Amino acid sequence: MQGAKTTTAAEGAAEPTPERMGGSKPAERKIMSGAEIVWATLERLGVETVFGYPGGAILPTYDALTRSKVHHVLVRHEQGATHMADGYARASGRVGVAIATSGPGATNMVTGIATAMMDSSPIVCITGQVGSAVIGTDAFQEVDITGITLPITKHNYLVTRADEVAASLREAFEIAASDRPGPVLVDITKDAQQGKCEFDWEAAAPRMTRREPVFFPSQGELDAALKLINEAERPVILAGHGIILSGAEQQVRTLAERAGIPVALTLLGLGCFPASHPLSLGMMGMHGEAWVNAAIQNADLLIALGMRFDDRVTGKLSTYALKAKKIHVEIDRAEINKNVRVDAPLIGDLREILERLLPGVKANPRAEWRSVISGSKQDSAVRDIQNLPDSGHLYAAHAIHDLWRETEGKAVVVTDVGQHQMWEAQYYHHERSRTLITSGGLGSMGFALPAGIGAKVAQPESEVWVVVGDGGFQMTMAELATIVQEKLNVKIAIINNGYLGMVRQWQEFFYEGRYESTPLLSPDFVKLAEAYGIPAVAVTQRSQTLPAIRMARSQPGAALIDFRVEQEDSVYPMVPAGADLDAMIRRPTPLVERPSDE
Ligand SMILES: Cc1cc2nc3c(=O)[nH]c(=O)nc-3n(C[C@H](O)[C@H](O)[C@H](O)COP(=O)(O)OP(=O)(O)OC[C@H]3O[C@@H](n4cnc5c(N)ncnc54)[C@H](O)[C@@H]3O)c2cc1C
Ligand SMILES: Cc1ncc(C[n+]2csc(CCOP(=O)(O)OP(=O)(O)O)c2C)c(N)n1
Ligand SMILES: [Mg+2]
Repeated sequence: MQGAKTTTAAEGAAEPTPERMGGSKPAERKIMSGAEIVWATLERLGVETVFGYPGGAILPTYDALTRSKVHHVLVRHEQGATHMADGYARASGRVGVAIATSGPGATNMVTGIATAMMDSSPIVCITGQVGSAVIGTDAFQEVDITGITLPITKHNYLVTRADEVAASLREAFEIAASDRPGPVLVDITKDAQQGKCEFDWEAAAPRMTRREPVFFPSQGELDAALKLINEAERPVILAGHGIILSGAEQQVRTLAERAGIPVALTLLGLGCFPASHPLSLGMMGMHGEAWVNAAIQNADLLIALGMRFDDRVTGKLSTYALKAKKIHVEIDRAEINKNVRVDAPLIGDLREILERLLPGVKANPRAEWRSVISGSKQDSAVRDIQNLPDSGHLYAAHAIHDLWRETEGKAVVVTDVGQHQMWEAQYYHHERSRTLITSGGLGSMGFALPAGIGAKVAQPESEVWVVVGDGGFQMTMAELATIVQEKLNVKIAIINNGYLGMVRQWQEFFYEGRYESTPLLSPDFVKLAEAYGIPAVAVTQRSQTLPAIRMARSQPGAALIDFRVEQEDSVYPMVPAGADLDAMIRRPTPLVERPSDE
């Protein structure tokens, strides 16, 4: 980079530093190793905690950590480090940082990087790389991690000189957090860590800076969208993750309230609009409530805000919301007309665009449309498991609903992937942004426990609950040790149904009940937790649910509950993959309970 001089490690040792020459040390012109520059840069960027695991190619950087204020959380697997950084980013809105060695350390990060990419989560992953002189020789623990992660990062860097470290890291942070956020990887060779150069913060300013919005809708485009909004009789807002990323919660609320527009949410949007708000419909899509999907199919206008029409959201595209005109407010122009053709695309930052739109939005209670939707709610609600008589059996929905009641909906809940994830979305009602953290796009089992750790580090004052299946928990349960070592107060609710439940459900519905490879043996989770010194209890009856949750909440540190729930329950309603959005499989009523269920 301009303004900085590189030397090799050997030259660096003999460098005539100002101190050796008897002079005073200028504040901003310090000779440092690339490894020291890693930490100095992170400190300047405001990073307080990183999640990582050491190894040979990153050892110089770990050695320099001894002289840094940054706190390092030692994980048990590098996948955990990436999910922790991701959970941290989603809980805080700041960039999360993960660090690992070359080769297997770097490849263990791949799932976490792809998870962050799919859900637009800003993380920076720093990996050690073999010395630049041996790159391409199949050196010990050499892997082309920039090549491997090219399609699953927003950008990545191979840094081969100490004087590139600061600029690469600064730019990585800028790119991760700007526009549509995402993961950036910075791979630093061992000689770049060991080499010395001047640490010149100013000269390392990012070349790609946080951009002024390149795209902003013209007045004509804004007027066209306003006309659609003001003339619509049956509009629905589709509220997505982009609302949280853009911080547009208040603007969305103003739009909905002024124009009387019901709000349907994506899984990743949950929390951005209060669940208790009279205009909130709840989650749309494959496991959304039937009335939400019916409202979308009958709408005459969809106002899609920061959501990308995922296939879990639309069902069959050729029959999706055919009666509706569509407005799509989206920062990434590649998302426009990707899955659903829209009538009025507005490309740019959601909050800015809504601020421009709102003055032109006419007040309208839309009472008739809202009462049509309320009517269909009644019909669906009677099928709800919460309305079934309490026969003492423990359903996952009961456990999650009780958790919601007991925590008054105020906890940060981090879920894994599967049935329990959908039940959480249905039965834990989120009032605020960043209180549901889940892997949506990639659907990565093993996400919850480490992401919960990251969330707790980001929000130490919040009550954090990990809601995880017996399958997903076993993928990353080694991170229990991280919780204990870091003395983190993370509560864990295992929804233990003895199956890879969501796959079992698909086998039941679509493969004639052939449960191939889905019954799942687990260890005694209570004993396992106790082996780590974590208080734990098993729950088999509904009546034990509240006492168990209270026990867990009363612990000063981590606690675990093993909810041994009904084994063959299914998530209803469900749109079979590729079916029409309103062709939902509904919970059979009444639910038939067999004597053997006890
Ligand atoms: C088992 C399983 C079942 C699922 N079932 C459902 C389901 O029933 N219903 C459901 O909704 N989801 C479901 N999902 C999740 C689904 O796969 C998607 O992850 C989810 O729908 C994506 O939500 P989103 O589009 O709001 O968020 P993202 O995928 O994160 O997209 C956010 C969009 O916002 C844009 N954006 C970002 N920042 C800004 C900004 N500043 N201004 C404007 N735009 C911005 C981005 O470019 C992006 O297009 C399921 C997932 C799993 C694993
Ligand atoms: C890493 C990974 N492997 C496989 C899958 C496919 N898959 C989706 S849900 C699921 C079952 C999850 O089982 P469990 O964790 O017990 O949760 P449950 O569905 O029973 O609540 C599987 C195997 C996945 N999403 N992620
Ligand atoms: Mg399970």
